Amino acid sequence: MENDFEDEAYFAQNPTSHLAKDELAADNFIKHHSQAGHRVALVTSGGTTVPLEKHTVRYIDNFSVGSRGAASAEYFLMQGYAVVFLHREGSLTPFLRRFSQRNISLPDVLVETDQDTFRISAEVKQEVQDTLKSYNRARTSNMLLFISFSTISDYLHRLRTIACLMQPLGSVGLIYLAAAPSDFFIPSDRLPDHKIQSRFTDKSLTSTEWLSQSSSQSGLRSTFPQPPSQFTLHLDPVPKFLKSLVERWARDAMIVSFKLETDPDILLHKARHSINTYRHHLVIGNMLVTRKWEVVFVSQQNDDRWIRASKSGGWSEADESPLRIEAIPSTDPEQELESMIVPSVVQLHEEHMARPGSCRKH
Ligand code: 9Z3
Repeated sequence: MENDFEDEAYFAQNPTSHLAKDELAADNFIKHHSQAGHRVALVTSGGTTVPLEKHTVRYIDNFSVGSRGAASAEYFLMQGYAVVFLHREGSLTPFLRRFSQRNISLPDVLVETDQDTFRISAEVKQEVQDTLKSYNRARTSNMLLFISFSTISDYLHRLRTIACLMQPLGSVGLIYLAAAPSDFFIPSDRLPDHKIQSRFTDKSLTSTEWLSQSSSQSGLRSTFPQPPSQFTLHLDPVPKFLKSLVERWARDAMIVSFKLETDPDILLHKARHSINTYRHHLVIGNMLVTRKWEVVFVSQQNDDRWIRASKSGGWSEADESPLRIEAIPSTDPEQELESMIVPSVVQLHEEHMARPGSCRKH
C-alpha cells in the first residue's frame, strides 16, 4: 500500500509529455501480437537524463549508449518475439546501430561516382544490404515498435504504461530491463523554470532576491557568497520501480533486470540482493569494463552462471581490464555476447511459461 502511494505521488508530481500517443501505439501493437499468438518482449535501452531546469539546458546523464538493448532486441526478433523497444532518444537502435559512427561512418563508405551520385564501397556493401533488409523486414512486418524517452520520468511513465498493457499476455510477456535509469533526480516542483545563471546578469537583483527567485524553492541550493561560485545539488532518490513492476504492473510476465557495478567484489552480492529483494526471475550482472564480453546470470535457484564471448575486432588492449575474470575464447571472433544471452533468456522464458499455474494467455 505504501508503495502504491509512493508511486502515485511520484507519477502525479513528475509528469511526462506525449504519453497518450505512445500508449496508443503500444496498445495496438500488443493487442495485434496477442491475437497473432506471438510472444512479446519489452526491451528497455539507454540511459535516462535528470534535468536541472524545466526549460532544460543542463541535465545529468550517464554512460549508456544502448548497445546492449539494441543488440538484444535483434536477437529477440530472430527468436520470433515481437519487440517494444523503449529506448533513450538518439541512442543505438536495432540493426541501424551498425551505421553508428563507431562502426560504419558515411564519409568512409560512400564513394562519389558522378556528380550527385554515390555508391557504397564494396567492403561494406553486403553488410549494409543485409542490415537494411533485416531492419525493413522487422518494421514492415510490424514486429518492432520504437518508443523513446529522455528523462527518468519519461522512462518510468512509459515503463509502467507498457508493462500494464502487457498484463493480459500473462506469462507470454517478457520484460528485459537493459536501460540504465537514474537513481537520483530533482522533483519537478523543485526545478527552476529557466536556465541556471552562473553569475548575476540582472544588476537590479540583489543576491538575496536572485536566490529567492531562482534557486531557493528548487532542488538547487547554492552555497556561494556572491557572485555564485559553487553549486550544490540536492537530489531525491528515484522510487524503487522494480518492486512495483514485479508486484503490480507486470505480475505474470517474466522479468529480467540487469545489475551494473564497477567493483568486482560486490557484483554477485548486489545481484543476489536484488533477486532476493524483488523476487523476480533473473538478474544479469555485468561490470562496466567487461560488459561487452561477460555477464553472470543470477536466479532464485542460486546457480550463478557466467556467459562469456571472446573479445572481438574493434577492442583495443586499452579496453582490457585488470578486473577481467578469465574469458573463454569463442571460436567465432565476431560473436556478440547478446547472441548468447538472449537464447538463454528465451529458454528460461519457456520454462516460465510452462510452469504449472503460469498465467499463459495465448
Ligand atoms: C545494464 O547493466 C546494461 O547492461 C548496460 C549496457 C547499461 C551496462 P550500454 O547501453 O550498457 O550497452 O552502453 N543495465 C542496467 C543498469 C542499471 O542501472 N541497473 C539497476 C542497478 O544496477 C537496476 S534496474 O541498480
